[in-house]
Amino acid sequence: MTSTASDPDCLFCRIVAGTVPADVVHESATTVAFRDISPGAPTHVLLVPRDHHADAASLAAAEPARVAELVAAAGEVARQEGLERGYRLVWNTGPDAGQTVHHVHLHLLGGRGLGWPPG
Ligand code: IU
Repeated sequence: MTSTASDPDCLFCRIVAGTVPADVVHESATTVAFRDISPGAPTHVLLVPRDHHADAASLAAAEPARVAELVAAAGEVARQEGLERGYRLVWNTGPDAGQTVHHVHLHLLGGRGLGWPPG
């Protein structure tokens, strides 16, 4: 499933719906942000659109304004988290990038120096 309001089989749709618990740090009418269950940095938050889209390119094609809203929400969360020294935003897309959840999610990582290039 690439794009629909909600997919009952999708973990992140369930988090958005509140039927699976998550540590939510920010919400708007269109976006939910919650802490990654397996953090890769002191701050590791996932930002998702409430509607189900498989990946960033699908979201950009269907609802381009949502992409900007996710990036703006990431900036708000970074301020909340005190990431004045910087942070990284990542959209893993497809198997080579290690995408495991097929509901588009923007990783926000910060709170330590982050190496480059990523693994
Ligand atoms: P990925 O870009 O699809 O690899 O990222 C999926 C993320 O979802 C990954 O960092 C997981 O730790 C995270 N996650 C989560 O926060 N809660 C869960 O129940 C599951 C995965 I499953």
